[in-house]
Formats: sequence, C-alpha cells, structure tokens
Amino acid sequence: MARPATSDAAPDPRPALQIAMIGHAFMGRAHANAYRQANHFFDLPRRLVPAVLVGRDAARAAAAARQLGFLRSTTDLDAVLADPAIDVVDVATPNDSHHRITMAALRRQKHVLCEKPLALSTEQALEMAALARKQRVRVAVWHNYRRAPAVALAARILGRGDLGEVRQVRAVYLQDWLRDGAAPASWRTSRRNCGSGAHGDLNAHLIDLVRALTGLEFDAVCGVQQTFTRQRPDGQGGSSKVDVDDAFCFLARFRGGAIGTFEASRVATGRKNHNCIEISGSKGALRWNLERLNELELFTADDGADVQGFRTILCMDPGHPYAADWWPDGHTIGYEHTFVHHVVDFVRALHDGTPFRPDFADGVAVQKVLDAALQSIGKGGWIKVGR
Ligand code: SOE
Repeated sequence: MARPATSDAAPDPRPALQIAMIGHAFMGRAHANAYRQANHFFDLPRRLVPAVLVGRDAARAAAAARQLGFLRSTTDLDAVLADPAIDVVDVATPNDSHHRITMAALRRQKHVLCEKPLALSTEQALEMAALARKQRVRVAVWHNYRRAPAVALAARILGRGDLGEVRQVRAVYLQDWLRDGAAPASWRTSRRNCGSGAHGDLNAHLIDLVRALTGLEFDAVCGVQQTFTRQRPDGQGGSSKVDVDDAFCFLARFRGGAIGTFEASRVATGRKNHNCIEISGSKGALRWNLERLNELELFTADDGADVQGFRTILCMDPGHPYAADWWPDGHTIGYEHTFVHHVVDFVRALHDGTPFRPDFADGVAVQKVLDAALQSIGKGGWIKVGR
C-alpha cells in the first residue's frame, strides 16, 4: 500500500495579474468575489492577485480589504496608479468619478475595468475611449449581464439567425427600492454624482444587452421620465433634493427598421431586480428574466402547429456557455457568477490579445443613447442618436 504523502501546494507558475480596486461598496464586493472565484473555478493563463483596495476612509478600506481578500488597502490613489506592479485598475466607484480615475489610470498605461455607465456624458466617454485606444491597453465596462449563461446562449441563437429578422425589442429593468419616500437619498439620487437615476443605472444595462444580443444600433429615441419623490432623508436629520428620475421610459427606432420599448424604474412596486428582455423575430422569439437567470424562454415558429409554444431552457448543461466550469447538469448559478464570467473572459482576452466586449466603444454607444433619450425629454419629441 502506498505510503501516505503530504505536500504543500506547489507554487503557482502562472504570471500574476495585480489588481487595484477603487471603491468597495456593492459593486466592489461583487468584483472582489469574481476575482477570487475566477481563480478557483476557471483555467486562467494569469494568476489574479487582488493586490490593493483603495477607499476614501483608511479604517473602512482596511476592513473591506480584509473581508474581500485584498493584500493591502490605502487612501492614496495616486500612489497606486504610479505603482508599476499594478496591472489592472478596477473602477468600482460612483459615476461622477469614473472619468477622472479611468483617465488617470490610462495615463499610467493600466488596463481598466470600469463600472457602468461608463461616464456622466458622451463627451467624457469619448475622451476615455480615445485615450484607451492611444495607450493600447485593454478596457472593459462592467455590463455583467451579457455573461449570464442564458444571455450568452440567446446571443448564440440570435447570431445563428434562428429567430430570423429581429423586428421588436421590449426591455424592462424594474426595481422598487425607492418606492417608499422614506428611503434615504444617496449618490444615486443626485444628478451631480450619478448623471441620471434609473435611466443611467438600469436603462444602461438594457441598451447594452440589446446591442449585444441583436447587433442592432439605435437610430432615434423618444423618452418620458418622472420623479415621484423630490426630497429624501439625508441621514443627518435633514433632507436632500432628488434631481434625477425615479422612472424613465423611452421608445426606440433602430437602423434597419426594428423598433423597441425600454423601461427603467426604481419605484416599480413589487419588482426587486426584474431585468427582462423579449426579442421578437420573423421566425421566433426569446425572453430572458434576471430573476430566473438560468432560464431562457424560446419560441420557434417552425415547430409543428400542435406543439408550438414558448419552451423554457435551463441553461446549465455542459453545452451551455460557462456551465461546464461550474457544476453538473442543472446545478444552477446566480447573479454573482455573471461577474466571474466577465473577469474570466477579460483576463483571457488580455492575455491572448483577442477582443473583449463590452469595451469603451460599447460604453460610448450606451452613453449616446442615454444622452439622446435625456435630450428628448427637453425637446418633447424624437432625437436622433449620434453615430
Ligand atoms: C442598483 O440599481 C443596481 O445595483 C445597479 O446599479 C446594478 O448595475 C444592477 O446590476 C443591480 O442594481
């Protein structure tokens, strides 16, 4: 019988990819989890090292670094960006700092992952995209829902032409965490910090998803918005003005003739994280709902008349995108895994020199639609989306 053997884990031969994460709130936690899980479940060409977490408060940043698995923490962003050992900068901060931090990181030749929406305006987004091209570094926008297995399968189905000509898109992203007027103000309710409310936060995801799934580009949009609660508690016994939308809907015409409806709300009572897209083609249709994110509903018109109907595909079999790296057939995954897949594909693309989407050009495209829809509010009619 073989003698028992004990050995320390062999040193990892892969070159490290040192990551600095700026910010450590909701998205920072999701990104940190993704770095850890990507190393543990996927065969990556680089060893991800969550090297430093940057925050505004030293004690809170240190506590977050410990909890999220970063080697160190600091409040000194400039020193981190100047550190030649840092390869990737992850911008997980409120929207108004995306441009400033990303531009500083790009000037230091860092690869950048930036949260959505990319910027406060198309002008800022264009500057970020131009500098990224000039610096020849790899950049991405954290539109994570592209990498839910069911969404990636939907893109594969649409890309094969199985649904025929895409004619209509109907997309909603509905939450209700601001339904109650007593829900406090935050950076997400202040135009100076976020640019827009549900629109930039949630319609941004829908715009990116529709572009990714269908390849359609927006021609013109016409929007309507409402702010139902215009003052919210500021947490210090006073109140803050709310100067962004609680809900924002818009109609869209796409180049080539397709049309679409988009709805983002943070006051859609009873809806918690209802990101739902339905695409109608000439030969079929599909529907995805984030609240049932492993499932894809599919209708194909060439089924026999007596068996036609939407069928539900559980997208967790080995043939489905990303599924084989997790668990056996049907063992479902969750919201956080979409961020893991984003990291895996980004690291592989960075190492192999292959394209990664969504990049900053995609971030610019989203910003152009967001801005045109906002302009349509002021104009009270249709606005062309800049090309
Ligand atoms: C809040 O609306 C939020 O956290 C968004 O900011 C995220 O992008 C979305 O994925 C979940 O909801």
